[in-house]
Amino acid sequence: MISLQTFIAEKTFKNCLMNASGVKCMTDEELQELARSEAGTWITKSCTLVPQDGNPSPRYADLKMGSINSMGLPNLGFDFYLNYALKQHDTGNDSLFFSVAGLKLEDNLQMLKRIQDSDFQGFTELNLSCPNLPGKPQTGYDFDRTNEVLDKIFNFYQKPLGIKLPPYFDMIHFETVANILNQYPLRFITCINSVGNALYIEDETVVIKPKGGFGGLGGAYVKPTALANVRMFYKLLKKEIAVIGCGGVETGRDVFEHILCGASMVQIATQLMKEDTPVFFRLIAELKEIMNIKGYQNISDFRGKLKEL
Ligand code: YRO
Repeated sequence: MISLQTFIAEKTFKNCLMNASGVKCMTDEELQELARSEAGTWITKSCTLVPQDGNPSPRYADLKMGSINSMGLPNLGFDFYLNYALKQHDTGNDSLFFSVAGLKLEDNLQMLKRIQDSDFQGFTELNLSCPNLPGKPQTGYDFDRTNEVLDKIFNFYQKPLGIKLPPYFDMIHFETVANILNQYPLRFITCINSVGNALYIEDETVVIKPKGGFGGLGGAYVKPTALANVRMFYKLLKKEIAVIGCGGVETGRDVFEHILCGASMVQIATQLMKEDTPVFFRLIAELKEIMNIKGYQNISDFRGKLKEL
Protein backbone atom coordinates (compact mmCIF):
# COMPACT_ATOMS: atom_id res chain seq x y z
CA MET A 1 0.00 0.00 0.00
CA ILE A 2 1.38 3.37 -1.06
CA SER A 3 0.64 6.32 1.22
CA LEU A 4 0.99 10.04 0.40
CA GLN A 5 0.49 10.96 4.06
CA THR A 6 2.58 13.90 5.23
CA PHE A 7 3.15 15.98 8.36
CA ILE A 8 3.64 19.64 9.19
CA ALA A 9 4.06 20.81 12.78
CA GLU A 10 2.79 17.51 14.23
CA LYS A 11 -0.37 17.60 12.15
CA THR A 12 -1.17 14.79 9.71
CA PHE A 13 -2.48 15.27 6.19
CA LYS A 14 -3.98 12.40 4.18
CA ASN A 15 -1.91 13.50 1.17
CA CYS A 16 0.67 16.12 0.22
CA LEU A 17 -1.41 18.16 -2.27
CA MET A 18 -3.29 21.41 -1.82
CA ASN A 19 -4.21 24.51 -3.81
CA ALA A 20 -1.96 27.56 -3.77
CA SER A 21 -3.52 30.64 -2.24
CA GLY A 22 -5.29 32.74 -4.85
CA VAL A 23 -6.55 29.86 -6.94
CA LYS A 24 -10.18 28.73 -6.54
CA CYS A 25 -10.34 29.83 -2.93
CA MET A 26 -11.94 33.27 -2.80
CA THR A 27 -15.67 32.52 -2.50
CA ASP A 28 -17.69 30.13 -0.35
CA GLU A 29 -18.55 28.06 -3.46
CA GLU A 30 -14.90 27.72 -4.49
CA LEU A 31 -13.86 26.74 -0.96
CA GLN A 32 -16.67 24.16 -0.82
CA GLU A 33 -15.40 22.66 -4.06
CA LEU A 34 -11.88 22.37 -2.60
CA ALA A 35 -13.34 20.71 0.50
CA ARG A 36 -15.07 18.12 -1.72
CA SER A 37 -11.89 17.50 -3.75
CA GLU A 38 -9.16 14.91 -3.19
CA ALA A 39 -6.71 17.57 -1.91
CA GLY A 40 -4.99 16.79 1.41
CA THR A 41 -5.97 20.25 2.67
CA TRP A 42 -6.62 23.69 1.21
CA ILE A 43 -5.90 27.37 1.73
CA THR A 44 -8.01 30.52 1.52
CA LYS A 45 -7.32 33.51 -0.76
CA SER A 46 -4.90 36.01 0.78
CA CYS A 47 -7.07 38.54 2.56
CA THR A 48 -6.96 42.16 3.58
CA LEU A 49 -8.78 43.75 6.54
CA VAL A 50 -11.42 45.18 4.23
CA PRO A 51 -12.85 43.45 1.10
CA GLN A 52 -11.26 44.43 -2.23
CA ASP A 53 -12.44 44.11 -5.85
CA GLY A 54 -8.90 43.79 -7.21
CA ASN A 55 -7.73 45.00 -10.63
CA PRO A 56 -9.77 45.41 -13.83
CA SER A 57 -10.07 42.38 -16.16
CA PRO A 58 -8.55 40.73 -18.04
CA ARG A 59 -6.23 40.20 -15.08
CA TYR A 60 -5.31 36.50 -15.55
CA ALA A 61 -4.19 34.80 -18.75
CA ASP A 62 -3.50 31.13 -19.43
CA LEU A 63 -0.31 30.74 -21.46
CA LYS A 64 0.90 27.65 -23.29
CA MET A 65 3.63 27.09 -20.68
CA GLY A 66 2.03 28.70 -17.64
CA SER A 67 0.08 31.77 -16.64
CA ILE A 68 0.43 35.48 -15.96
CA ASN A 69 -1.67 37.41 -13.43
CA SER A 70 -2.15 40.79 -11.90
CA MET A 71 -5.25 40.08 -9.84
CA GLY A 72 -4.56 42.86 -7.33
CA LEU A 73 -5.65 40.85 -4.29
CA PRO A 74 -9.41 40.56 -4.86
CA ASN A 75 -10.87 39.06 -1.67
CA LEU A 76 -13.98 39.06 0.52
CA GLY A 77 -12.17 40.57 3.52
CA PHE A 78 -10.70 39.16 6.74
CA ASP A 79 -14.05 38.67 8.55
CA PHE A 80 -15.38 36.40 5.80
CA TYR A 81 -12.32 34.11 5.91
CA LEU A 82 -12.19 34.05 9.72
CA ASN A 83 -15.87 33.04 9.80
CA TYR A 84 -15.17 30.37 7.20
CA ALA A 85 -12.17 29.08 9.20
CA LEU A 86 -14.23 28.96 12.41
CA LYS A 87 -17.00 27.00 10.66
CA GLN A 88 -14.31 24.54 9.54
CA HIS A 89 -13.09 24.31 13.13
CA ASP A 90 -16.65 23.52 14.25
CA THR A 91 -16.78 20.59 11.81
CA GLY A 92 -13.54 19.18 13.25
CA ASN A 93 -11.12 20.41 10.54
CA ASP A 94 -8.01 21.70 12.30
CA SER A 95 -5.69 21.60 9.26
CA LEU A 96 -7.00 24.46 7.13
CA PHE A 97 -4.52 27.08 5.88
CA PHE A 98 -5.53 30.73 6.29
CA SER A 99 -3.67 33.20 4.05
CA VAL A 100 -3.19 36.79 5.18
CA ALA A 101 -1.78 39.69 3.10
CA GLY A 102 -2.39 42.99 4.83
CA LEU A 103 -1.82 46.22 2.91
CA LYS A 104 0.40 47.41 5.74
CA LEU A 105 2.22 45.93 8.74
CA GLU A 106 -0.37 47.23 11.21
CA ASP A 107 -3.13 45.42 9.26
CA ASN A 108 -1.18 42.15 9.40
CA LEU A 109 -0.66 42.53 13.14
CA GLN A 110 -4.35 43.28 13.65
CA MET A 111 -5.48 40.25 11.61
CA LEU A 112 -3.01 37.94 13.35
CA LYS A 113 -4.13 39.18 16.78
CA ARG A 114 -7.71 38.30 15.86
CA ILE A 115 -6.66 34.84 14.64
CA GLN A 116 -4.68 34.39 17.86
CA ASP A 117 -7.74 35.29 19.98
CA SER A 118 -10.10 33.05 17.96
CA ASP A 119 -10.76 29.30 18.11
CA PHE A 120 -8.91 28.79 14.79
CA GLN A 121 -6.58 25.79 15.16
CA GLY A 122 -5.15 25.54 11.63
CA PHE A 123 -2.15 27.12 9.92
CA THR A 124 -1.69 30.75 8.98
CA GLU A 125 0.34 31.59 5.85
CA LEU A 126 1.50 35.20 5.82
CA ASN A 127 2.04 36.40 2.22
CA LEU A 128 5.29 38.39 2.22
CA SER A 129 4.55 39.70 -1.27
CA CYS A 130 2.23 42.11 0.51
CA PRO A 131 3.03 45.79 -0.10
CA ASN A 132 5.73 47.37 2.07
CA LEU A 133 6.61 51.01 2.76
CA PRO A 134 6.37 53.33 -0.29
CA GLY A 135 9.56 53.25 -2.37
CA LYS A 136 10.58 49.86 -0.96
CA PRO A 137 10.33 46.46 -2.65
CA GLN A 138 7.77 43.88 -1.51
CA THR A 139 8.45 42.74 2.06
CA GLY A 140 10.03 39.45 0.94
CA TYR A 141 12.71 41.40 -0.95
CA ASP A 142 13.35 43.83 1.96
CA PHE A 143 15.31 41.69 4.41
CA ASP A 144 15.45 44.17 7.31
CA ARG A 145 11.71 44.68 7.00
CA THR A 146 11.11 40.90 6.90
CA ASN A 147 13.05 40.62 10.17
CA GLU A 148 11.07 43.50 11.72
CA VAL A 149 7.72 42.01 10.63
CA LEU A 150 8.57 38.59 12.10
CA ASP A 151 9.90 40.16 15.29
CA LYS A 152 6.68 42.12 15.83
CA ILE A 153 4.50 39.09 15.02
CA PHE A 154 6.29 36.64 17.30
CA ASN A 155 6.06 39.12 20.17
CA PHE A 156 2.52 37.84 20.63
CA TYR A 157 1.67 35.18 18.05
CA GLN A 158 1.64 31.59 19.36
CA LYS A 159 -0.30 29.63 16.73
CA PRO A 160 1.28 27.73 13.80
CA LEU A 161 2.56 30.34 11.34
CA GLY A 162 4.37 30.14 8.03
CA ILE A 163 5.26 32.60 5.30
CA LYS A 164 4.83 32.62 1.54
CA LEU A 165 8.06 33.76 -0.10
CA PRO A 166 8.82 35.27 -3.47
CA PRO A 167 11.52 33.53 -5.53
CA TYR A 168 15.18 34.36 -4.85
CA PHE A 169 17.95 34.08 -7.41
CA ASP A 170 21.19 34.90 -5.59
CA MET A 171 23.03 32.74 -3.06
CA ILE A 172 23.58 35.62 -0.63
CA HIS A 173 19.84 36.30 -0.68
CA PHE A 174 19.03 32.65 0.17
CA GLU A 175 21.52 32.73 3.03
CA THR A 176 20.41 36.11 4.37
CA VAL A 177 16.73 35.13 4.33
CA ALA A 178 17.39 31.68 5.86
CA ASN A 179 19.45 33.23 8.67
CA ILE A 180 16.57 35.56 9.52
CA LEU A 181 13.90 32.84 9.35
CA ASN A 182 15.94 30.46 11.53
CA GLN A 183 15.66 32.95 14.42
CA TYR A 184 11.87 32.50 14.65
CA PRO A 185 9.46 29.68 15.57
CA LEU A 186 8.07 29.48 12.04
CA ARG A 187 6.42 26.13 11.25
CA PHE A 188 6.73 26.30 7.48
CA ILE A 189 7.63 28.39 4.46
CA THR A 190 5.93 28.17 1.09
CA CYS A 191 8.08 28.84 -1.95
CA ILE A 192 7.56 30.19 -4.47
CA ASN A 193 5.03 32.92 -5.18
CA SER A 194 4.81 33.91 -8.85
CA VAL A 195 7.92 35.30 -10.59
CA GLY A 196 7.20 39.00 -10.40
CA ASN A 197 6.59 41.51 -13.17
CA ALA A 198 6.90 39.31 -16.22
CA LEU A 199 5.59 40.51 -19.59
CA TYR A 200 3.85 38.27 -22.12
CA ILE A 201 3.04 39.44 -25.64
CA GLU A 202 0.72 37.99 -28.27
CA ASP A 203 0.94 39.50 -31.77
CA GLU A 204 1.59 43.17 -30.86
CA THR A 205 -0.32 43.30 -27.59
CA VAL A 206 -0.06 42.45 -23.92
CA VAL A 207 -2.46 39.79 -22.55
CA ILE A 208 -3.60 41.33 -19.24
CA LYS A 209 -4.94 44.83 -18.63
CA PRO A 210 -3.40 46.03 -15.32
CA LYS A 211 0.12 47.52 -15.12
CA GLY A 212 0.65 47.74 -18.89
CA GLY A 213 0.57 43.94 -19.12
CA PHE A 214 3.13 43.17 -16.38
CA GLY A 215 2.20 40.38 -13.98
CA GLY A 216 3.31 37.40 -11.91
CA LEU A 217 4.46 34.41 -13.95
CA GLY A 218 3.46 30.88 -12.96
CA GLY A 219 3.40 27.36 -14.37
CA ALA A 220 6.01 25.41 -16.33
CA TYR A 221 8.12 28.54 -16.91
CA VAL A 222 8.91 28.77 -13.20
CA LYS A 223 9.44 25.13 -12.19
CA PRO A 224 13.28 25.20 -12.16
CA THR A 225 13.20 28.40 -10.09
CA ALA A 226 10.65 26.88 -7.69
CA LEU A 227 12.69 23.69 -7.26
CA ALA A 228 15.85 25.72 -6.61
CA ASN A 229 14.09 27.70 -3.88
CA VAL A 230 12.61 24.58 -2.26
CA ARG A 231 15.98 22.82 -2.35
CA MET A 232 18.04 25.75 -1.08
CA PHE A 233 15.70 26.51 1.83
CA TYR A 234 15.39 22.82 2.69
CA LYS A 235 19.17 22.78 3.07
CA LEU A 236 19.52 26.10 4.90
CA LEU A 237 16.56 26.10 7.30
CA LYS A 238 16.40 24.39 10.69
CA LYS A 239 14.45 21.12 10.61
CA GLU A 240 11.48 22.60 12.55
CA ILE A 241 10.58 24.72 9.50
CA ALA A 242 8.87 22.57 6.86
CA VAL A 243 9.06 23.57 3.21
CA ILE A 244 5.91 23.67 1.11
CA GLY A 245 6.70 23.61 -2.60
CA CYS A 246 4.80 25.66 -5.15
CA GLY A 247 5.60 26.30 -8.78
CA GLY A 248 5.24 24.58 -12.11
CA VAL A 249 3.43 21.41 -11.07
CA GLU A 250 1.60 19.91 -14.07
CA THR A 251 2.17 16.19 -13.47
CA GLY A 252 2.84 13.65 -10.74
CA ARG A 253 6.48 13.74 -11.85
CA ASP A 254 6.62 17.46 -10.93
CA VAL A 255 5.20 16.70 -7.47
CA PHE A 256 7.82 13.96 -7.09
CA GLU A 257 10.61 16.44 -7.95
CA HIS A 258 9.37 19.01 -5.40
CA ILE A 259 9.41 16.31 -2.72
CA LEU A 260 12.88 15.11 -3.79
CA CYS A 261 14.04 18.70 -3.22
CA GLY A 262 12.60 18.58 0.30
CA ALA A 263 8.95 19.67 0.09
CA SER A 264 6.59 18.27 2.76
CA MET A 265 3.53 19.49 0.90
CA VAL A 266 3.02 20.71 -2.68
CA GLN A 267 0.68 23.49 -3.81
CA ILE A 268 -1.00 23.67 -7.21
CA ALA A 269 -1.87 26.99 -8.83
CA THR A 270 -1.76 27.41 -12.62
CA GLN A 271 -2.67 23.77 -13.31
CA LEU A 272 -5.60 24.03 -10.88
CA MET A 273 -6.81 27.06 -12.86
CA LYS A 274 -6.51 25.09 -16.11
CA GLU A 275 -7.96 21.78 -14.94
CA ASP A 276 -10.03 22.58 -11.86
CA THR A 277 -10.21 20.31 -8.78
CA PRO A 278 -10.02 16.96 -10.68
CA VAL A 279 -6.30 17.80 -11.00
CA PHE A 280 -5.76 16.46 -7.46
CA PHE A 281 -7.07 12.98 -8.32
CA ARG A 282 -4.83 12.82 -11.40
CA LEU A 283 -1.69 14.02 -9.58
CA ILE A 284 -2.25 11.52 -6.76
CA ALA A 285 -2.57 8.65 -9.26
CA GLU A 286 0.52 9.77 -11.23
CA LEU A 287 2.65 10.23 -8.10
CA LYS A 288 1.62 6.82 -6.71
CA GLU A 289 2.50 5.22 -10.06
CA ILE A 290 6.04 6.69 -9.90
CA MET A 291 6.44 5.58 -6.27
CA ASN A 292 5.22 2.10 -7.21
CA ILE A 293 7.80 1.76 -10.01
CA LYS A 294 10.57 2.98 -7.68
CA GLY A 295 9.47 0.84 -4.74
CA TYR A 296 8.69 3.78 -2.43
CA GLN A 297 5.79 3.31 0.01
CA ASN A 298 5.91 6.65 1.80
CA ILE A 299 6.86 10.25 1.05
CA SER A 300 9.59 9.95 3.70
CA ASP A 301 11.33 7.28 1.57
CA PHE A 302 12.48 10.00 -0.87
CA ARG A 303 11.73 13.44 0.60
CA GLY A 304 14.84 15.62 0.38
CA LYS A 305 16.85 12.75 -1.10
CA LEU A 306 17.73 14.42 -4.40
CA LYS A 307 20.94 12.85 -5.70
CA GLU A 308 23.86 15.19 -6.31
CA LEU A 309 26.83 14.37 -8.51
O1 YRO B 1 -2.48 39.67 -7.76
C1 YRO B 1 -2.62 38.96 -6.75
O2 YRO B 1 -3.67 38.96 -6.07
C2 YRO B 1 -1.49 38.08 -6.41
N1 YRO B 1 -1.01 37.31 -7.43
C3 YRO B 1 0.06 36.46 -7.24
O3 YRO B 1 0.52 35.78 -8.17
N2 YRO B 1 0.63 36.40 -5.99
C4 YRO B 1 0.17 37.16 -4.95
O4 YRO B 1 0.74 37.04 -3.86
C5 YRO B 1 -0.94 38.03 -5.14
C6 YRO B 1 -1.44 38.88 -4.01
C7 YRO B 1 -0.46 39.93 -3.52
C8 YRO B 1 -0.14 41.09 -4.42
C9 YRO B 1 0.81 40.64 -5.50
C10 YRO B 1 -1.37 41.72 -5.07
C11 YRO B 1 0.56 42.16 -3.60
